[in-house]
Amino acid sequence: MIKFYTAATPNGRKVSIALEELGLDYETVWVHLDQEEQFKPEFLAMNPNRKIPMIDDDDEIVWESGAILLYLDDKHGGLLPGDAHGRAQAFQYMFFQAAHVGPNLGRLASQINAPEAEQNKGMIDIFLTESLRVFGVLDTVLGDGREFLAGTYSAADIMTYPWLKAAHDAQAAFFTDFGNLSAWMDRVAARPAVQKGMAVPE
Ligand SMILES: N[C@@H](CCC(=O)N[C@@H](CS)C(=O)NCC(=O)O)C(=O)O
Repeated sequence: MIKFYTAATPNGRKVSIALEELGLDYETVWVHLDQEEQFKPEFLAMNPNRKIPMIDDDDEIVWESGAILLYLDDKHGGLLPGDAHGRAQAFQYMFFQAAHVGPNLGRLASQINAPEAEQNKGMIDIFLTESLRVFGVLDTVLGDGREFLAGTYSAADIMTYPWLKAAHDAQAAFFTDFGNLSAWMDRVAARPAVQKGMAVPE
């Protein structure tokens, strides 16, 4: 059975959604980041980058959420379109998530959640401006009427949704100007596997 190392974060939830979509059996190991469990030697031996998510699939250890999704699709199928055009589209938005959506929202959140005296207003401005620009990119893409980022539902939606849901929960007003993105979020949120995956770890 897959051992799934995670925490209650958007990056972890990409993988729990994927596991739920595929209907795979898995055992969840909650890594308590606030207690620095990711620094324990046994964790570092598996992942020198000391971050969740990570899976141990019968001694096949994979970390980095995007790599885990690609591994699961390689092994089980079901997370990527079958045709070259659809796969290219899915890869494009998966990498866009990993390079732009996650880093900007993650850094914005860590600035906003820091004690007032430690906040850097210039950095908040940079990450907020860039996050809104990135939302605009996704909103424009979805404006052509496609239901999901790569046309059909895929790992691209799975990677992007938990981050946008966290941003929406923190500040729904960010989404006022992005109607296509809001409608896409509702479509993704309606999937039973997404609802189950977003509740992991409980
Ligand atoms: N690019 C990585 C990001 C992983 C990541 O940033 N994980 C965070 C939680 S969301 C973490 O484990 N942080 C612990 C630390 O940095 O010590 C991925 O997509 O897997």
